[in-house]
Amino acid sequence: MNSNKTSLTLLGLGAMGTALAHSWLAAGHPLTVWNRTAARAEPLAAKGATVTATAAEAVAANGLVVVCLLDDASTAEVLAGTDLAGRDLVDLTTGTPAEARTRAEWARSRGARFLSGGIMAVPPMIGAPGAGAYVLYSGSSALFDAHHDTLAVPAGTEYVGADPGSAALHDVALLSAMYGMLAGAAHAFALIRGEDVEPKRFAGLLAGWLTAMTASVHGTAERLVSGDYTGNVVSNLAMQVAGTATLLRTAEEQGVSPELLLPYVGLMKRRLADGHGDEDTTGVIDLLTSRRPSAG
Ligand code: FVH
Repeated sequence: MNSNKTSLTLLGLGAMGTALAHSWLAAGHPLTVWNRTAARAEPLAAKGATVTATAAEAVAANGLVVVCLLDDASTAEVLAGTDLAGRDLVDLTTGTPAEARTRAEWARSRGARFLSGGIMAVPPMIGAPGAGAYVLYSGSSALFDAHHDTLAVPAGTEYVGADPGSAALHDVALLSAMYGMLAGAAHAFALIRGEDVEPKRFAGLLAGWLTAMTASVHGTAERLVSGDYTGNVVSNLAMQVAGTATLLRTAEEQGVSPELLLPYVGLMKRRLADGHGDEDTTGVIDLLTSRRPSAG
């Protein structure tokens, strides 16, 4: 055991918790673990982890306590019987921004410093150099600075501010964008299914196309910041809406349900009908946020 490495506690040994645990153990961090289903801790005990019978014992063992459970409700349940006074609590459980803020306040009221994390990785990326894994953190910057070296072992780190809800907001925004991409890919594969198109070759074309198109998000950000949605427009909305008619006709020809495309196409059409044909698609964001009290 390497005594100059920070010792820590990890609550939750699901797929992600187990991956985190292996990376800390491999890096020589003394690790105490607890999991509701005790059998999941056995392979980690064989690698040197200390296993406790209760979450309270695990929390008592170390100043730094990391939680990676299913959701905020399980986190509340597991931490309920623990003494958090003087602890540095890092919650890597996926939740909403409001849940993270409430959890932060709850932790503070029990004498703990609190950091919320959003894991931007799947388990095989954890502890794998060059895999691109990182964790978004927000909340106590003092906690983040004090434990940065330990937190950076399983994945890269990205501190996004003092608001404990910020990491969750970033996390959910990025995950939501991912599901939009996956929806588009599902529609694309449905179109070619059963045709004389080799899916593996098509996957290469699809990945390349999506990668090339991701650069457009920088233009979107620039337009949102400037408020001018018509500057540097390459493909205007009028042209794009006309083009989507072809996409929908092709779906019909191929016998593919358009249900994944229709919501976005519908928003583009509404924006065009409002007289914004010379913009790109940035104006769709205005339609999505139009019910917010603060929306411009
Ligand atoms: N796995 C992934 O791809 C994603 C990647 C991005 C981040 N997510 C989030 O990470 C959290 C943990 O995810 P996970 O993959 O480890 O999830 P599971 O394998 O399903 O393990 C869940 C653990 O939570 C324990 N648990 C659930 N409910 C309770 C409860 N009421 N009381 C105590 N523990 C509970 C469960 O225990 P057990 O079933 O083994 O007894 C596991 O330890 C999550 O927020 C993802 O959204 C992962």
